[in-house]
Amino acid sequence: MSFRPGGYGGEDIWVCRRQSPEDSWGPAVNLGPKVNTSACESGISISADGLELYFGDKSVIGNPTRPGGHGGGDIWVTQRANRDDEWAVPVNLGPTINSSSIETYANISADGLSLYFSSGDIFVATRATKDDDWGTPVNVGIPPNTSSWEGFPYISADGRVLFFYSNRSGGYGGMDIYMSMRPTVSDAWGPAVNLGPKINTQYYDIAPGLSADGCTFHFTQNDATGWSGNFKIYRTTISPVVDLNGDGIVDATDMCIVVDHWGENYTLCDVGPTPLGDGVVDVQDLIVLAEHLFEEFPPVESVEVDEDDDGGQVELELGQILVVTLESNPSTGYRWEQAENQESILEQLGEAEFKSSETSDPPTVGAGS
Ligand SMILES: [Ca+2]
Ligand SMILES: [Ca+2]
Ligand SMILES: [Ca+2]
Ligand SMILES: [Ca+2]
Repeated sequence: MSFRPGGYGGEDIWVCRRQSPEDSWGPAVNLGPKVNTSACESGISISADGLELYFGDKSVIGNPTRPGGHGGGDIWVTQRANRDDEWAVPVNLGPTINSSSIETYANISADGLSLYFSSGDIFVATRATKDDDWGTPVNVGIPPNTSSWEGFPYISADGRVLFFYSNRSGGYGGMDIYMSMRPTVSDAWGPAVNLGPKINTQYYDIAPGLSADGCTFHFTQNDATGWSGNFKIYRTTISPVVDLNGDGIVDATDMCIVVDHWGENYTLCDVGPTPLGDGVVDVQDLIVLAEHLFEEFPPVESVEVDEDDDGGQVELELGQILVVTLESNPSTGYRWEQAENQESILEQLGEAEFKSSETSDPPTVGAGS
């Protein structure tokens, strides 16, 4: 989605192509007047087979919605018979999905049978086959329920991880990206977890997405308050945490922790086959640990302080890392390390550890990948 020059007005949908995942992206091409209009076309999600493109027409900067909707912003779909064909004229998903309220940020699951979207809370509609109509949407019910806005849902390829943004309290400011997990697709969603200060900032951190292999996370971030400033797409690598007991080395002790939780849904040890696991501790997790056997990690000193320690001092040796976690909100935290040259000054870690790289210009992908 972009409002770059050369479009048809409002936000438009553009596409970049590359010959293979190793090649760089070609120029952004507007999808043309069959799909794009002078109204808003944004918040896109393309199906895994590449034949359905869902989008919304709710503009965050005040552009009009498309004519023929149900009011407030709706979700639309355009289809094509083959990947080489042109996209057809978009169709409104109709009154089962759309209402006079806002419906926006559609995200189609990898199997094409679940459609996640936001209407303040995150909802999901399902269908038995790709040829069926969508059923009545239900609230996904991620605890804790809040009255704040949740948007940009992104469902992982295995259906176990749901990313979204929210302006709920307890974050880093503006919109932050959160995730929720469930052991299997039949289970209820676990609590919302803030992705922390390596990803989230005081500005808008939005449009999360995960590669199909679960190893690359991408998202969008601006550099000013509100829906202003420059929005850029970032990507980062997700690495499994393999030093399970935090003693600085991956060894037999960590293997034993895996064995102790064999067959359980135990998130700490669930690091395979993708870094976010698969809901069960088994041989796949042991294989990931084996790949990192005898790798060393810097020791982590854990220091607990509470209100009674107000004004107290914590002494750190050079190279020790102090992890500060708010007990009232364990999903927030900061990591500090003593500065090399100034022994009295703590340096905040974060940027240095966060392997972010700006994707090559021009960014056009919103939710979906
Ligand atoms: Ca437009
Ligand atoms: Ca609507
Ligand atoms: Ca933020
Ligand atoms: Ca596993």
